[in-house]
Amino acid sequence: MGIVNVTPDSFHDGGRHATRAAAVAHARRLVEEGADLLDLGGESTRPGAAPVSADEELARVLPVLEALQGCGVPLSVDTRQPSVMQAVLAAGAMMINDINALRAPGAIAALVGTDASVCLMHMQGEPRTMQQAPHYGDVVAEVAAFLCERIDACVAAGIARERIVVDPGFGFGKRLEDNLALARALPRLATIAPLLVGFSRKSMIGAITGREATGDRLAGSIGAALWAARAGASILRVHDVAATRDALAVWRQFEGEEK
Ligand code: 7PJ
Repeated sequence: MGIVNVTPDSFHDGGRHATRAAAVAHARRLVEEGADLLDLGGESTRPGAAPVSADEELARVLPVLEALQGCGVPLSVDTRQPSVMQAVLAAGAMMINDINALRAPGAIAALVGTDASVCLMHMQGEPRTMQQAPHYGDVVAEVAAFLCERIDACVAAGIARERIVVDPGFGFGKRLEDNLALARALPRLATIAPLLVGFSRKSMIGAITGREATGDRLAGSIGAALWAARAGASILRVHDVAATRDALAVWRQFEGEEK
């Protein structure tokens, strides 16, 4: 899953693809690099980021979504706002990636009656304040229980279980030790539902490698992506599609799988 941020303030590439034309060109490049799926986001959820209105988010994402129809891969939209979900699903989005796991009133209803898939992600708190004081007793058990509870709520409302993927939400209300515990537990989390994971250029990669600049975190991100794939993740959410694909291709050949 290639990341296409249409925001002025995302942590790694904020502002770089903020215009429609730049975002569309970037998205097409990621498809050429071998992305199987694109994730379009109109709200930065970096720690400390302020929320944006649904109108603003839609004004960012919808033109890019429309321009990318027919680009060859399914389009996901990263949003937590039900009105944005409704609008992008009507415009052809095949997946909703919700860092809030459809907890907003009306979010589940926006998915019911559509064929779209959904990613339910765990987040403790909300982006503006989530890194101030994350706290867990048993982070793996709590994240697993949350994901199971959200799956149950979606299935009870009429969303088919086969359309749901889950994500432990690396960096979303988590200390490094919490992220590490979850990374180690990926094989167990992958038994809950197909797993989507995002490590790409995140601060946990910076903390482990000592790389302050997000631009210096590619190699660390590739290491994390390989670990996640090996642990059973189904979807890797990455900025660097070509590099990640190359790393996966080598690893898969060594494992003896068909490419
Ligand atoms: C994630 C996300 C993630 C899912 C972001 C970033 C920050 N959605 N949206 N999982 N991260 N499902 O790109 O690093 O880890 S925004």
